[in-house]
Amino acid sequence: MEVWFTEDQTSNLKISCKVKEVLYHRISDFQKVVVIDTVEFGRMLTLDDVIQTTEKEEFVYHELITHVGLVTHPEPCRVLVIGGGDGGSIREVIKHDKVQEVVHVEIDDKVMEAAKMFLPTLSSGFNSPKVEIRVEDGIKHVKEHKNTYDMIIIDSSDPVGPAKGLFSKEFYQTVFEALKEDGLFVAQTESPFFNQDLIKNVHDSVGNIFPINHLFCGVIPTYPGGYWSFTMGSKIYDPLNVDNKNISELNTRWYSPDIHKAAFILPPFVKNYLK
Ligand code: SPD
Repeated sequence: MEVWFTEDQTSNLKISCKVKEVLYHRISDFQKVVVIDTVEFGRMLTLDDVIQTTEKEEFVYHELITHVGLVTHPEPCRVLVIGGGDGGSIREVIKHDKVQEVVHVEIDDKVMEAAKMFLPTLSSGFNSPKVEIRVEDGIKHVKEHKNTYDMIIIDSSDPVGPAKGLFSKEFYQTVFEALKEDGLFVAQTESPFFNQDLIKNVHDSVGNIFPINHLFCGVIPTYPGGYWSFTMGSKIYDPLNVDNKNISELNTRWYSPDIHKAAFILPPFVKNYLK
């Protein structure tokens, strides 16, 4: 008998993947946490039946949400990762020699448990001596740590349930305050096709708080529409001014000096609704 996993990506759009095996299934205090082995994408983490990451294409998302900001900041010594319990962002952040300390704040320890057990290629960085893991609310952590971080990465799930507050104007203001005087942040900000109001709201909120504010995009085949956005807010450093010559070899599969520039090139339909 064939078993299929289906995510309702919008009320009118579904994605289905053929399942080989269910590896992990728990109801945490926050959500349903599942890892399945799929034919097309390898192992896949879902939260409340929404695809978060897959072995086959996770590198695009995790390299974009980390390296674009880490390369923009000349001295990213102290980095905070909020969410990202699968470990993919942590794995990428610790590739940077200049990063001395990564504080990883994840609200749901079951996500990390699932990743440690069944997604070893993502969670390999959890044991790095540079990484401090804290199971707590990212919103509270940011409020309580003023002027602390060079870079903050908001590797959240969709803006429902535990992640809803991570997309609010009030939260971006506390992110501004938690960053040092030359800090910057990068957040995942959903689909340019299906979440236009959200992207516009985030863009306006961040633009009112940070002097430098950019949207950039990449291709993540399992997310709605396949085309995905990230937002950077920065106090001083502009990602568009990074000199390609200063981008060192990071052993990446998606990110490169050319992708660093290309990711910020937006199609007219996105530029138009950001105006
Ligand atoms: N629609 C799903 C969006 C999920 C974005 N976050 C994924 C976390 C991967 N570390």
